[in-house]
Amino acid sequence: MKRALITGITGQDGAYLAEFLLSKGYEVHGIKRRSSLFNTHRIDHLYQDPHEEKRNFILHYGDMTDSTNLIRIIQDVQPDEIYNLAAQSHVQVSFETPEYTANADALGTLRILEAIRILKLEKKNRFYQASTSELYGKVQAVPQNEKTPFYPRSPYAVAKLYGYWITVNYREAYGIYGCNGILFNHESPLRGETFVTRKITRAVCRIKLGLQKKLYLGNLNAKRDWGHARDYVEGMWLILQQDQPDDYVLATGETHEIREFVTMAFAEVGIPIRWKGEGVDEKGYHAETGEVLVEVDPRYFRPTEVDLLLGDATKAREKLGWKPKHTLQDLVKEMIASDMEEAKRDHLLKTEGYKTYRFQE
Ligand code: NDP
Ligand code: GDR
Repeated sequence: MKRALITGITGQDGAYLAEFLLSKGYEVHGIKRRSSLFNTHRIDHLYQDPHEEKRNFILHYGDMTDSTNLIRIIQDVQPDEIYNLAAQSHVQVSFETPEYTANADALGTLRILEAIRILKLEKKNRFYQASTSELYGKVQAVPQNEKTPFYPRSPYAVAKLYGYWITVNYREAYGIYGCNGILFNHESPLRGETFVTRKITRAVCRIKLGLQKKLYLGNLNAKRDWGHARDYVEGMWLILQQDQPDDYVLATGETHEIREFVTMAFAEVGIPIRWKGEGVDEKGYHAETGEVLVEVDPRYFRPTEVDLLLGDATKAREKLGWKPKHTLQDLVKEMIASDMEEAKRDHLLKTEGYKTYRFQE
């Protein structure tokens, strides 16, 4: 039985990857950080009681900023594969917390690579680094592939640039089987609520049920290549199953404006949207009632923006046999269906759920 260690197991990708590896028969270990609240809701369905004798899903407390703890966990687990997904992954937040982002995302990657070296696991272990299309930043070519020069545009992207190159360097210097997956945006119902797609699908459902009046967004003109997280975690695994370590772009090869995603999400709940105005004055109107449903709020503008991402995943298609199975329309449908369930629960709780519950008591 192969043993995998996932950092960032409580995040969107960590949850899908854990599920995927368990389905492949792996023993899955994950690092979660200590929090004052439970932070495991995405993986609770996989939880196994530590008192059970045979477990194939095991969590360890840890933090990317603590080398001693990372070395100890890696020594205890002796993983065949490490997937380094942990990161302060929010681009806008990285402008507010640049030093912490560098510590967790850049030095955190170095700490894991050093642990592999210190523990002499170079021969046994394979290492996956969660690199990102944000590396392309102010893009130098369209579409972007493994050969396109990087030009990072945020503290997050600069930290990830270090993670990318330190992985390449440890591969070349010490023969570590280390790979970068340069993944373009991927979303799902498990996406964090403050990333734009999830912010939109959540708000659209709440507006539909009358729980919220408007959606405030930042730059509507940015273009992103959005795929489904479920497809991308399979790509991560494929990257580590090759004879030689290498770096791969995973992307859909389609790009859409934020504005288009908003229109699609509203259409999914039967609300047609009409756009009028420009820049901060642009608004999204209900095409029939004329009500303003979307407004631009400059507080969500970034000091430096990544305007256009469009990936070319030819290498992954040819060498890994990887291609995305979900379309953007599938993704919107699935995210809306999931957020609608959540909005219905909130609606019920607000209108009568709590009372009904008390009454039954
Ligand atoms: P999430 O933000 O959903 O998850 C990040 C994970 O990292 C969470 O488990 C979080 O823990 C954990 N984490 C954050 N800081 C630390 C720390 N100091 N120590 C230990 N764990 C920490 O990200 P995604 O799942 O979307 O992304 C996974 C990885 O892939 C990230 O590295 C991201 O930068 C990268 N990436 C993502 C893309 C995407 O479109 N989703 C595209 C390309 C790259 P907690 O739950 O406690 O917050
Ligand atoms: P991104 O994702 O920065 O591409 O990073 P995000 O969803 O945050 O932003 C995408 C684009 O939407 C614009 N935008 C808004 N973004 C947010 N979050 N909130 C808003 O209200 C809003 N309005 C407009 C942004 O300006 C941007 O252009 C994600 C993360 O998962 C990274 O970790 C990962 O590396 C990259 O994708 C690939």
